[in-house]
Amino acid sequence: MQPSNTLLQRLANARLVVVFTGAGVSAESGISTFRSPDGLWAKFSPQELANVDAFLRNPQLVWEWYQARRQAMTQAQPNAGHRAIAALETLIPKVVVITQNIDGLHARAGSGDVIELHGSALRNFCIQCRRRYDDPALLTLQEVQQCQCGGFIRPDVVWFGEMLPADAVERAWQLAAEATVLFSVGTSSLVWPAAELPFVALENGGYVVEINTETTPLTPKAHEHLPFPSGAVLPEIVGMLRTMKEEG
Ligand code: BJW
Ligand code: ZN
Repeated sequence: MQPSNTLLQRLANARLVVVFTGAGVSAESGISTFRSPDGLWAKFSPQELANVDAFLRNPQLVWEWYQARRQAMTQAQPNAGHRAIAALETLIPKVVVITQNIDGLHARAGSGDVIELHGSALRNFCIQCRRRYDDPALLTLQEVQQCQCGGFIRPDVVWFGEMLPADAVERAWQLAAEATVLFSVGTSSLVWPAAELPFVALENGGYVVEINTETTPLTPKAHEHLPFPSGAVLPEIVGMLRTMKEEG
């Protein structure tokens, strides 16, 4: 599973590396992905649960789904892939993680600049008056709660048909355009607009490397596809880059 010399050379000279991640990067922490055969959507369709109509129809059901996932996320530990991404910061002038994940594992692994495109499972807000509810105690309550205004309290995540946070989108698209190297790690490249980011990098001359155990719509366009688990290949890349830098 050797990374190419071209990739190592690009990294050695890189000013900005963007690491764009999806559910696959957390799979080795024991968190279910969405679209693999044993993933979340195999049991629950997104139409049923990851949209605002489902929440309005049955807030308790959607809340319980998030509480179960939150429990898995808070009990999980960052894996070797998350840690290698954080370690890149010691070798490259600027590293930014742009994640679709809501599990907070990149920050817990030590990544200093993480853009959360699809929000965070660790926060909530009122669906009616949009007041924020950041008290961690809410993350373990089995009953869906109501705000003082009477609105239901929902997770601060981006559901289908909803806009991504404008500030996150603005930074992410700018950084993808400026990236010397963009890694797309553990994402099916199926959910838009996030899936556009590697293409923004490609159009602006960035070197795009896909790390995914399977192929995706990005695979034929990427400069390299490394078909290995991220927890195995990312530490390898970081190790080789560190050796190269030490040897000057
Ligand atoms: C490994 C590995 C290992 C495993 N190592 N690899 C038709 C065409 C185009 C777009 C649309 C369309 N119809 C509708 C849309 C828009 C829609 C969309 O994209 N739909 C597509 C599904 C078709 N997008 C939206 O609605 C977005 N908003 C929007 O467009 O706003 C404008 C608008 C407004 C009004 C009306 C219409 C448009 C919002 C998208 C929000 C996505 N939300 C979710 C839920 C978040 C909260 C939660 O987690 O509960 O985000 S859905 C889900 O998918 C989640 C994920 O972040 C996202 C991406 O999934 P990801 O990360 O790619 O996971 P998987 O499981 O799919 O893939 C894992 C990969 O890892 C696999 O490839 C494995 O092989 C690999 N892997 N283990 C390396 N160890
Ligand atoms: Zn309210």
